Amino acid sequence: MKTLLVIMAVVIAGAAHADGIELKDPKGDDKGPGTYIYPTDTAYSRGAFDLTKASLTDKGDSVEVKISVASRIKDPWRSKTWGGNGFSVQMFFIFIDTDRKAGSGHKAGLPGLNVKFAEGSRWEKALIISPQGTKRLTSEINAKAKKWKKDIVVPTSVSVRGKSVVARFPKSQIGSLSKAWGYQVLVQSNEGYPDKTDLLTRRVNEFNGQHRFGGGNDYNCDPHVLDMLAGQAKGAAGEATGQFTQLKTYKCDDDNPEGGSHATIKMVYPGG
Ligand SMILES: [Ca+2]
Ligand SMILES: [Ca+2]
Ligand SMILES: [Ca+2]
Repeated sequence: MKTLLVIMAVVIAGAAHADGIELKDPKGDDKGPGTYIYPTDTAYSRGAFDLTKASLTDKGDSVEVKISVASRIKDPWRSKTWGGNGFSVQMFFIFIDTDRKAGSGHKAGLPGLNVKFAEGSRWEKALIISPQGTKRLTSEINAKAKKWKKDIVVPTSVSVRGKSVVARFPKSQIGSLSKAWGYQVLVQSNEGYPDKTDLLTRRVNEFNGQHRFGGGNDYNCDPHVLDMLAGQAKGAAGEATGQFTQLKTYKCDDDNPEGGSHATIKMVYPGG
């Protein structure tokens, strides 16, 4: 009987996996449009923002999202002591295009990311994984992203496993995963003291500082994204170039710190 239960568990796990979405990303491209460098504080350890894999798995009532980076996830700021989720510096945004219809869905990325989605790749759902607990995350969404609130999904649980963060989201707010949908994973750094318009995102300046990324622009025009998916998300080396090319499509306005236009990015469609 025990053996039978084990076999059934394996079969069920295998079936769930087959229903999942697996997306890969090359190593060494954790530099946004190709030029970004990490803050100087030792908390931002090498590889911490280098996306390597993202998987979404149907778990019945929930969708499990597992995001992996190139180095072990650490918790230098002891997030559990302030109601957090067991890690400190990373933050992940998973955008989903459920209809693949030009012009349908939200075009703008969430506040502080400084990206917009291509017409054919607009998003219907955004899942957020932050070191901040549900209370703080929800209050930030209410304060800074209220108009998208019904399409933003926050996790019911978050845990750390080695180089991965695993979060569960209510399936009722997402729907059944499909390979026909588009997916994009944006890697940011959680900023506990964000600008009043930024949804917990850390800024990128021309020069890096203790808690600022460098290699960008001091004005608010550059994409605040360290790593993302590109191409077919198979982890091929050329996907780094695809990412850099997309994230370079922003324009700054030398006369206006808030001016210019944001970079346009695309989703990845696992079904081709
Ligand atoms: Ca990467
Ligand atoms: Ca759409
Ligand atoms: Ca990438």
